[in-house]
Amino acid sequence: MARNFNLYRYRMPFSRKGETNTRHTHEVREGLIVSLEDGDTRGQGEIAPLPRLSVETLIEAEQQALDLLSQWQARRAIEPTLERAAPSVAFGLSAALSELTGALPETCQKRSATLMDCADIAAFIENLQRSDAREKAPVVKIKVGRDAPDTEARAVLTLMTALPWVKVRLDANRAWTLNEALDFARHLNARTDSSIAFIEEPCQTPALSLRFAQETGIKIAWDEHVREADFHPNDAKTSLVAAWVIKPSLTGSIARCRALTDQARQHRIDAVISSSYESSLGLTQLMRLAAWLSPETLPGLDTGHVFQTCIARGMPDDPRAIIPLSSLEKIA
Ligand code: OSB
Ligand code: MG
Repeated sequence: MARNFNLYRYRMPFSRKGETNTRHTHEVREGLIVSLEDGDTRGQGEIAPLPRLSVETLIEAEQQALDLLSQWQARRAIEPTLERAAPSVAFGLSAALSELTGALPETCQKRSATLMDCADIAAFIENLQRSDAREKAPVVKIKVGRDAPDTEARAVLTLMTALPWVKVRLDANRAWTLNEALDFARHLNARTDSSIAFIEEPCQTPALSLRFAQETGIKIAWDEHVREADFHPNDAKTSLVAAWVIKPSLTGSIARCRALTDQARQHRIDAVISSSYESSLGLTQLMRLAAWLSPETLPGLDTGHVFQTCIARGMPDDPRAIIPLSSLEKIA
């Protein structure tokens, strides 16, 4: 049976909300959608390197994808090559192949940690206090490291005091010196233990972040570090490290992500499947990946709302218009 593939490019603006959330504003999100056909079976995937965080550019990803796709069409086994491909290419092609073979289960994790920065906290408190349908076990992820540590600590403390049942994840993205991180912790007072699940990468280096955890008793999570060459999964430091944040578009194939979630489970570390501003197509696949590979941990996938439209597929309970593949720019 014949194999066939199509490759499309999408471009869509970040909405205003997205601009504040991503901070370093790339005004337009660009990515590729790959669509595979093998006889009666179909599979799609998204290849969307994120400027500044991905090592590969979109042009490089496109070249690699085209090369691998023609190998796939010629029935060569590309899975081993995927492990050496650029992360976004490896994720997108492995997702398409997994849909084709039925390996990626349909079950979707619809819930996610609610993403916000300190400026959103007041509105969030008001919303949650007003709504009578109290979400079970809400989890928020607050971006910090953008304003003075004491100012941000006070904002976070306001949230923890007003809504003590909310679990708080914080993400400093390596913005703080050790002293700034300690300053932040000091201004949280003693309210940290029960509410704060972890701080992602508080300090400029992993070694400093570990010292921060040791000195404050606040657990940390690895995000950037998981993707570094000197990341040693077996050196898990489970008493200090609560979670690994796994962003497949920046990490690699589904097989690679699965190896990481398996290792995390062995060390009793939470594996947080997280997004990198993918379109609805990649994002819904990440929701399925989260349900499959890390069902016990709430993922970090609250990034869909930064776009006004969906690509190819809708999201659960989402009224936004869906742009069909046939309306995208076809590359191959
Ligand atoms: O720093 O975790 C980050 C999205 C794109 C790039 C970097 C990050 C993020 C997120 C995704 O925060 C949402 C989440 O993890 O909850
Ligand atoms: Mg982070």
